[in-house]
Amino acid sequence: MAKSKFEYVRNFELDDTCLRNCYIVVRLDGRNFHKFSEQHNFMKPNDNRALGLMSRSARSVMEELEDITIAYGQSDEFSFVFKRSTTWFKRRASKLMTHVTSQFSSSFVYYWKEYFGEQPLLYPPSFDGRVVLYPSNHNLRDYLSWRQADCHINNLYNTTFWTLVQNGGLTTTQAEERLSGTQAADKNEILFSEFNINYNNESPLHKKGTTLIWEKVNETTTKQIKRPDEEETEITVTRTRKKVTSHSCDIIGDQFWDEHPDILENDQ
Ligand code: DGT
Ligand code: MG
Ligand code: MG
Ligand code: MG
Ligand code: MG
Repeated sequence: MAKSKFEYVRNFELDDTCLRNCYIVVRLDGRNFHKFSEQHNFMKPNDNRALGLMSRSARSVMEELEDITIAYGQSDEFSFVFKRSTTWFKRRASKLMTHVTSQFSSSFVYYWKEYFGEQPLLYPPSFDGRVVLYPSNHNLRDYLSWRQADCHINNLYNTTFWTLVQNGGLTTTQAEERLSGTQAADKNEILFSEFNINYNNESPLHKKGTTLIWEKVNETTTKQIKRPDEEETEITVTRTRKKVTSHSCDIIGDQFWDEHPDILENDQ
């Protein structure tokens, strides 16, 4: 087809190809979820319906898009890691980021009712997205460690804060003052000595967030077969399938990475 005289406008498009060999991380974060969580009556400090819906939406991103090897989520955010050798969408940052964010947002709305039941969705939520490149396994692991450390710090604060308010009868202002300048050890101590709560026994989902990876799982199904001149018989078929699995474990230490050596590609 002949080119029109307007064709030159294509040259105004920016080249946003991601640098080769780098892991491409897309992180998305709920827009103004402070308000969204209030308006939709999220439980404080953690709402398992909201966390479940975030994970379900992230799984949909991994299943529908290519080459995401691991995703990590907490609060209103999720990070998706594309394998460093991906050529999906020619590594164009805007394509990768917008596909992740829109697949996630539409899934969040699509699956809302499965998680929130009678609580209606009052307005269309949205998520921002950004792309960050990490050139080494070390940097990528530090990135994920940073997000998980953030989860821990916020959860310890929020757990102590809401315990002071909900069980200790403090106002939110008083709880804020009480926690001002405290270290992690002080918060653990408040929970333990005043409320008999051992933070270590709190839910792993809340302390560690959610890690999604691809794993091979055996699926057993039964099939009825009928050969000519024979009775119908039932056989069991075991197939190995790759599935997205969810983990609320430590990803800062080596154990997780030793147990799942396929997630990272070798540094060259
Ligand atoms: P942004 O991201 O700049 O548009 O603004 P926000 O308001 O989304 O701020 P952000 O992302 O730093 O903080 C997340 C907010 O979402 C924070 O106000 C707490 C709320 N949130 C997230 N998960 C939960 C939950 O499980 N329960 C409750 N009650 N609130 C949650
Ligand atoms: Mg933010
Ligand atoms: Mg947010
Ligand atoms: Mg956030
Ligand atoms: Mg098109």
